[in-house]
Amino acid sequence: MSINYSEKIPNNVDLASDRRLQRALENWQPAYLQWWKDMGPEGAQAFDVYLRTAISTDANGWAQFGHVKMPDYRWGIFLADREADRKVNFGEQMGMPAWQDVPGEHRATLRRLIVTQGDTEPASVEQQRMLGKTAPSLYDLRNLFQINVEEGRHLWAMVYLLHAYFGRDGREEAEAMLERHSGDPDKPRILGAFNEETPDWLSFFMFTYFTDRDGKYQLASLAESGFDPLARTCKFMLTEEAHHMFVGETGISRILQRTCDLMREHKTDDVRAFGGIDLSTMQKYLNFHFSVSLDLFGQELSTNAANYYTAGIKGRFLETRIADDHKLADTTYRVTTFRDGGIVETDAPALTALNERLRQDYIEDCARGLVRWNKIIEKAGINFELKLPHRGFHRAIGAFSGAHVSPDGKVLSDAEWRENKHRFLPSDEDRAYVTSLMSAAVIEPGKFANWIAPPARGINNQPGEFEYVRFN
Ligand code: BYC
Ligand code: FE
Ligand code: FE
Repeated sequence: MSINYSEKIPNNVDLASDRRLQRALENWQPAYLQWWKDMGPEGAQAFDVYLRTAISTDANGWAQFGHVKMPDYRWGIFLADREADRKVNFGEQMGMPAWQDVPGEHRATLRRLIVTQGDTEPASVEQQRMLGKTAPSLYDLRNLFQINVEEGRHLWAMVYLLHAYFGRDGREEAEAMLERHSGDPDKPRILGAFNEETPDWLSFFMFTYFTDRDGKYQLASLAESGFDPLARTCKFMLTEEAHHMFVGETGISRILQRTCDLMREHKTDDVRAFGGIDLSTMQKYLNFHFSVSLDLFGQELSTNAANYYTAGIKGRFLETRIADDHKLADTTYRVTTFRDGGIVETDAPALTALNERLRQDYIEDCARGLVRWNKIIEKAGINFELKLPHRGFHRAIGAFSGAHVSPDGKVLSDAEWRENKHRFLPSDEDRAYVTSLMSAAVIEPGKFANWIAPPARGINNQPGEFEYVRFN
């Protein structure tokens, strides 16, 4: 369905036919814009940015690119098309028609999941708000801003659901989305990873590779929901998510390429002397962002997850492509966990192990990018391999949160952990070095900071010297 851009709030949900809802959202809009100005990209509101805007929600809907000032971006409400006769595809109501409204008994649960999802979106914008000052190129600056406006739109996606289906409670939750802030000691964001800082561009690329990928998996399981408006919203959000992960994957690839080039040119591992980011620092940042993102999947064994599934609210990744009974009452799932001081594998009821199953799908997806990254290193003839750390490493949620596990999966004592922590995770010195490379933005068209290689091709096939951002 095409998107109506003639209204205050662009949408493909025929918002004009529901005046109360339209007015409620139009009341929230100025608060959102104020939040964007206060908490969005710092000092960048007047820039003209080469952004893509959705013109319809089908596969060709991304055709529109043009220079836009970010506050003029047309944030709106876009749902994937409704599927005829869609059913609840799992859980105890399997086979019943999908719900077009919120079932009373699931109201609190659905609201909570939608709020948790929605809260992450503005959180990431807040985390990234200073990065424009130190962008390695106009190309990268544009990608940062594209991601930021789309995360803002993801907030709109959840706020629409709250306003349209949760009445007064929903409107209050929508306001609270703009009141919690990343890292705020009094009103923090809900999930841990979204209160961490994203202080530099290496962190940003790791975040968009690892943490946006949690977004992909959570959105994919909500896209299976029996609550049809949620499923349709998440389906369209997933098309936007792909670009965020692309930015992360190619960003890391380009840093690796530059590092390998410097290593070969100067015949040394110590590329810091030449302004590059050494491979062991890359590994430490990877360890940090992977482990923090693993926490976002919740506990290994979760009755919440079992209840969401049984109720038909949150499915598995690609639920309808899995060949089983979609009820899971009598099946088990192998779970790696921590018990009595050791790492053990146990068979757990598949229903309570659903968070772990989704985490496992996520880990396998993460690993695919590492294969591509390691090819770059191998091609340069360098003997080094990036690795995903053990799932128990540096965890704050779940069974491993009480343990110290090394990246290669050994249980460590407190003393061993303290002694070795700086080998596993970025030290203050590592972070200071990475930050020191990024003291100013590179704003000359076609130029790139010394620590990163140019991309293979431009956005929308634009040439290398294209002016992705105009500063006015
Ligand atoms: N931090 O039974 P459990 C994205 C709590 S990213 C703090 O395992 P559940 C994006 C939990 O609330 C995707 N608390 O919980 C990426 C529970 O509390 P209660 C975001 C945590 O509910 C980049 C207790 O521990 N979307 O879109 O199964 C840029 C027991 O845990 C955490 C979603 O998360 C944590 N990490 O699982 C922009 C989807 N983990 O009940 C955007 C919606 C657990 O004891 N959320 N707890 O008070 C969910 O599906 C679930 O809430 C979770 C948690 C999977 C997150
Ligand atoms: Fe998002
Ligand atoms: Fe994202």
